[in-house]
Amino acid sequence: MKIAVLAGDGIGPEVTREAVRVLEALRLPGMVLFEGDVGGAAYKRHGHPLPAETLELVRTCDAILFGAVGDPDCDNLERHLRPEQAILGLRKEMGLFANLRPAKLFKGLEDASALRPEVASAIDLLIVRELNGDVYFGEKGMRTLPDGRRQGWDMMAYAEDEVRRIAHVGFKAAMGRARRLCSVDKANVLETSQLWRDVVIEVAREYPEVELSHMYVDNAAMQLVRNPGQFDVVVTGNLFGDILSDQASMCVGSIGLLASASLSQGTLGLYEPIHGSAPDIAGQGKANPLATILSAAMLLRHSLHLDAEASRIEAAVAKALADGVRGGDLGGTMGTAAIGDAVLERLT
Ligand code: GGG
Repeated sequence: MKIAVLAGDGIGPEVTREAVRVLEALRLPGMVLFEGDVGGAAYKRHGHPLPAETLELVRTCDAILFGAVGDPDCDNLERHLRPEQAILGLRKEMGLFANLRPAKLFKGLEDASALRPEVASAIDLLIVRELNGDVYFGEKGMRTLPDGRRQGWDMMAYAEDEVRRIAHVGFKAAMGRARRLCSVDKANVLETSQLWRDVVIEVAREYPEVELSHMYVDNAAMQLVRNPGQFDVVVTGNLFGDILSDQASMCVGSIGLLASASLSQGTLGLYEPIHGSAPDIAGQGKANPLATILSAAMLLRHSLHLDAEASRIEAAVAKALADGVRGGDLGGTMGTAAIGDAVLERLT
C-alpha cells in the first residue's frame, strides 16, 4: 500500500499533515507514505509545478493524498508553469476522469449551514464531476482582434466516449444509493450539453432501476439552495461540477468539510479536499483539516478497499463535530492541529 503525499501550497501542507497523522494512527500493516513536490512549491524547487520526479513517484503508488495548489508568487508565470497546472496535469496524465464529491450535513452543523436548518438537514448528495474534458482542456488562447481589443478564448468540448464513461460512474453510484440521478447541463444553449444529454439518455437504458432527471445548470444552482434534499447523485461536466460543489459546501457549513476522490479506469485514485490553497491564511495554523482527513478516508475506501478503517475516520470526524469541535470557518476558534487532535482522540 504505497501512498504518495503531495501537500502542495498554502494551507496544503498544514491540512495534509493532520490527515497523515490520522492515517498513521491506524497503524495499517504495509502502508508506506512517500512525499513528493507539487504546485508552486515544486516550481520553486524544480522549475515545474509537476516535475518528472513527482510523476515517477505517483506511477509507482496505489493512491495519492493531495493537499492544494495555488501560490500568488506564481501569478505572473506563463500558464503552463502555474501551480494549478499540476493538478490538471495529474488528472489528465493519470486518467483521473471521475471526481466524486459527497456533501452531507453533519449532526450539529445545522446552524453553520448557509440554509435554514430544516432545509440543510435533508442534504445527502454526491456530485460526480467529469475531470478530463470541458473548457479546462479544450483549445485556448489569447489574441488581438483587428480593432485592437484583446480576446481570450477557451473551447468547451466533450467527445461522446468521455460523456459515456462519466455517465456510467454516475449511474453506478446511484445504484449504490437512492437510485436517483440528476444530469446537469446547459442543453438549451450549448452543443456540448446537447451531446451530453443524448449520451446520458442512451446510457440510462442500461440502468432501468435508476430514475433519471435532467436539469439546466442555472436551475440546479437555484435548486441546490431551495431544496437540496431532492438530489441524490448529480452527474455533470468539469466546469459546472467545480462551481456546484463549492456551492454545495456552503450548504453543509464550510468548504473546509468537502472531500473528494478522483478515480481512473484502473486502480489509481487521487484524494483531495475540494478547497484550494487559501494563501491568505497559509502558515497560520487556522485552516480546517477535516476535508483532507475525510479525503484520506475516501482513499482507504476506494483505493485500498479498507471500508472499516474509512468508517472509523468518518465516525471520529462526525463525533468531533457533534461534540462542538469548530475552526474559524465554522464560527469556532480551534486551529488546524487542535482539530486534528480532536479527531485522533475520537478514533476508536
Ligand atoms: N485541493 C484542490 C485544489 O488545490 N484546487 C486548486 C485548483 O486549481 N483546482 C482546479 C480544479 O479543481 O479544477
